[in-house]
Amino acid sequence: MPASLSSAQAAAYTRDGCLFPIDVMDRAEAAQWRARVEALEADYPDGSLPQPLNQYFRINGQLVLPLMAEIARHPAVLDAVQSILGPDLLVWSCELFIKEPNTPKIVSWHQDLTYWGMGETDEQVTAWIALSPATRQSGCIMFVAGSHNNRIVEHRDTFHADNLLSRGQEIAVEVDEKDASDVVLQPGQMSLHHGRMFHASGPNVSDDRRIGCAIRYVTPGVKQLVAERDYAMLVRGCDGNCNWINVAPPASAFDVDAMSLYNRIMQDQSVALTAGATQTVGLYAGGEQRI
Ligand SMILES: O=C(O)CCC(=O)C(=O)O
Repeated sequence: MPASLSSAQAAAYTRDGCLFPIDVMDRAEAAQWRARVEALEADYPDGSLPQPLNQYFRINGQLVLPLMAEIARHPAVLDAVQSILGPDLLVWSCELFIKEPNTPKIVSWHQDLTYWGMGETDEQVTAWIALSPATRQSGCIMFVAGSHNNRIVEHRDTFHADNLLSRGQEIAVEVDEKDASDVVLQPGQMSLHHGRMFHASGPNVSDDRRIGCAIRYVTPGVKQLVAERDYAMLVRGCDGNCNWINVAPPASAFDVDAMSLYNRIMQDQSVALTAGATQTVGLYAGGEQRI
C-alpha cells in the first residue's frame, strides 16, 4: 500500500478539505477487522456491560477496546495523516459508525468541530476507514469540497432518533446536495476530512451492514478550550505541549482501569460536548449506569 500522501494529494486535501479514496489495507485485512468487530458484538450482548456495546463503539473506543486502539495506530493510516498534520499525532477519539442493512439511520449535515471545544483549528483530521462497502446505497458519507474554508456555521440540535450524531445536530442553513460528492469506498479504503468540512450521510438501503471506523487525530498544539481538561493517546512522535492528558491503550477489553478512565473522560468531555444542549445528550449521559 502507498503510505505517505503524494504532494499532489496533500495539496488536494488543503484545497478541498477532504481526500478519498486512499488505499490503506487490502480487502482481506479489512475483512479481518470487520470480523473482529462482529466477534465483539457476539461476545458482549446487551446487558453484559454497564452500557450497550455501541456506546463504547461510538465514542472513545480506543480507551476500552484494544482493537480500536490498534486500528487507530495502523501504520498506513498514520503515514497518510502525518502527511497532513506533521510528525506528532494523537488520537482524541476512535469511533465506529454502523448502519444496519435497510435501516433509516442517517447523519445530518454538520461540521465536526462544532461541539468539540477545540475552536476552529486546522490541526484536526478525521480518517474514516471502510470495513464494508460504503456506497450511495449503503449510506456513504457526502462531502462539500471546499466547505472547510467556512468558519464554524450555526448548528441546531434535532435529537432525531434516526440520527447517529450525539445530539442530532445539523447545520442551520440549507446545504445543497448538488454541491456534495459521494465518498464511495471499498473495504480497506479511507477518506480524510477536515474538522470544518460540511458532511452528512443517508440511510442504508443495501442488504449489507455499512461499517466505518472514524479516527479523530489532533496535534499536540490543539487545545481544549471549553472543558477544563481533555485527553488523547499519543500514536506517533512526541507531545511536548502538555495540552492533552496522555492516555495509554487498554491492557484488555473493558478492564477495570480502562472502564474507570473511560467514565472519567466521558464526564470531563461532556462539559464541551453537551454545552448548550436543551435535552440529555444520550452518548454522554451514562453517569447513572457507570461502574
Ligand atoms: O459515518 C458516517 O456516516 C458519518 C461519520 C461522520 O460524520 C464523521 O466521521 O465525522
